Amino acid sequence: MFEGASNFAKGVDGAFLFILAISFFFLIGLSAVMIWFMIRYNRKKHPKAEQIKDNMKLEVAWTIIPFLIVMLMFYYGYVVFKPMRIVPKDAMEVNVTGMMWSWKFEYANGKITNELVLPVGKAVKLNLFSPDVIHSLYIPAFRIKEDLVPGKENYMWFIPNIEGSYEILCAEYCGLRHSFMEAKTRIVTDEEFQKWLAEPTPIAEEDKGLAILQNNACISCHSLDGSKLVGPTFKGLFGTERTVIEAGKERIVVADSAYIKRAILEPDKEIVKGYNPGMMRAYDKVITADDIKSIIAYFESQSKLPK
Ligand code: HEC
Ligand SMILES: [Cu+2]
Repeated sequence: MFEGASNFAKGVDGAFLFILAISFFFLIGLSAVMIWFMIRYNRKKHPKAEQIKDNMKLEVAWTIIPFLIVMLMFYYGYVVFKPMRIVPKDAMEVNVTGMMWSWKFEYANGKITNELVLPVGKAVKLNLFSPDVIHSLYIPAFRIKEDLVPGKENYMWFIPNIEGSYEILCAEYCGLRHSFMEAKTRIVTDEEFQKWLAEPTPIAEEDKGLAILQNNACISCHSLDGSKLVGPTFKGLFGTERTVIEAGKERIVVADSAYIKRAILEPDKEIVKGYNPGMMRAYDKVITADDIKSIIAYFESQSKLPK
């Protein structure tokens, strides 16, 4: 429980234990006094109730002492928190996008992954972005958590100091599949990290398409296996007939390249029958024309229709 794997773990654990100890002291102390009062002042021993109006000394004491204790808690927390906001100059930067409902990590050399791989013992700064709603990047083993707020740049930094694989979670309830918004961070030696970083990402067009669907969290709303999530499944989509509603009118279209392109760029124009508008945001600023080509290549490769 008390094994932390970053430079901040000791401080956070210390502040936590400090507050826990004070809480525990009062829990035990107050319970003991209550029990003692029940025995000492019960009706048999003390048949006539007494009214005590005020006691200046007591009131001053029970105002000042808790105030000092609370300020001490604040001070301890602040001392631990302050260095978390001061990033060392040599920190390696990784851009992190948290979206409904997955994580994407982008390195300076352009490598994009769903797993945060980092070298042990090196300071890292994560630049935090959200394109949709508020998420919160939480790595319990490192004792760090920071919100990703749409329209606002946020950051966090730390030094991972034990090699291993740790859980990354979203700690801000962000909708239907919030609990699926998890990833891993893998802390490796600098040598392993450099080797991993230099490895190219897959190149086949359809693999690229699948990676784009994964990296942009399309598959948290669209399954690949035929099950219905927030949106229709992608399984066997390409080339089939779709019933769509456009401006209140129902019509049938074939899911060809042009249709898929429209569905990605202007999702609320043609709504697939049986689904709600306003669920899928327009991806015109995120998904490039090349990305769309790769996505279509992936759909085509999965199509059951003869080519
Ligand atoms: C938050 C949920 C959500 C996300 C994320 C999402 N979509 Fe959608 N998508 C929907 C819903 C709901 C529909 C059906 C309503 C409509 O047509 O707009 C839909 C419809 C579609 C369609 C038409 C499907 C069909 O069966 O005719 C395509 C293609 C599509 N989305 C592609 C994508 C791609 C590519 C991404 C990622 C870049 C993506 N979607 C991300 C919810 C989502
Ligand atoms: Cu989230």
